[in-house]
Amino acid sequence: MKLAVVGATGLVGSEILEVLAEHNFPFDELLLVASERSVGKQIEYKGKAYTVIGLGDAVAMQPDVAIFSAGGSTSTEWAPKFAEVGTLVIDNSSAWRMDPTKKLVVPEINGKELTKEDKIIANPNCSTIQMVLALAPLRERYGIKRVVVSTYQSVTGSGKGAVDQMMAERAGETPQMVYPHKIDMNVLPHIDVFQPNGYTKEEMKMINETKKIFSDESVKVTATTVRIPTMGGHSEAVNVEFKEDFELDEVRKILAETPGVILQDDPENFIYPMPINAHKKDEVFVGRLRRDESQSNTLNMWIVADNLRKGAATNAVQIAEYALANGLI
Ligand code: A2P
Ligand code: 11C
Repeated sequence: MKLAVVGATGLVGSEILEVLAEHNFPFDELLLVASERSVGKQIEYKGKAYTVIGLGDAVAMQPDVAIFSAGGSTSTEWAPKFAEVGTLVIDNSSAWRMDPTKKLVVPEINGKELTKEDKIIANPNCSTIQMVLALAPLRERYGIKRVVVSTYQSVTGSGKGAVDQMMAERAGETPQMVYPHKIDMNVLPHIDVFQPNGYTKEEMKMINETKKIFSDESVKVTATTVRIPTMGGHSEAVNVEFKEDFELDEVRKILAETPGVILQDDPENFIYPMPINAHKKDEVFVGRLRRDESQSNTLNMWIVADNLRKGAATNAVQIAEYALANGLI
């Protein structure tokens, strides 16, 4: 088993290495891949130093699995080259997500769709993953008509450069600007690029990816995605209108029993999900459950997860684990 991590020097890449180590993911050989700028650098994994190699050399070594997190253009160009030599590519970028020939996978929800023919598997956007993981069991029980989501997203979602901008601003230094505005002490109603319909690409990802993961074009979704100066994870206020009515106690029970979801819903004791607690955790945290009293069959909830974990690295590693366990590699 030869495993490659493409984008190993990046924020998601280093998180992937942490998750692989924590999960004791089995491999015989590990290839750490990044841009030409990083070739020759040393990265440690479980106390052993590995030398970063370039994409061409990595393809020539024909890894069994490659987990990509090096941006959309790298994935567009290189994922097919890996697939051609027989590598199973698990791609964190948005390059392949909406391609009808590629599966968009959250293993707990639609892992079963995967077959040996799938050579490039897309990992959904972080803000989509945490939302659908909490919604999936409720959708199964009550059916979903419409979702209205507003996000509060961590700067780690924009990579190392964005974290550096925020920390430089905080230290009173002149930052290298990643965002069009100051991020520290501020809130930006803007994630990714604006589309002709006035939504951002991040908002459209949440809308389109949710429908694809649920294989249900009838689920209505609208989103406002917002960047806030925090680092531990993304938070989401989700308003969901079900087809059927629900009992709050049953909703709590369903969520508490859902693998990968942790219910934190005890407001009297100030217990609710927060990014500071979700940081470095693989799970999705759900709380602030309450009926929307303005509309029938409608629930309000608050969903938090470490966007670099279940939103990216953890989900990608879980896809690899699923593929291994089900003989797809
Ligand atoms: P490098 O560090 O060599 O630039 P982040 O999102 O945290 O900025 O990380 C992006 C990751 O993607 C890094 O590992 C980066 O490598 C890698 N990357 C960026 N561009 C390329 C490229 N053209 N080829 C390979 N890896 C790339
Ligand atoms: C963010 N969701 O927080 C983005 C990061 O499509 O994988 C991930 C972008 C993507 O900015």
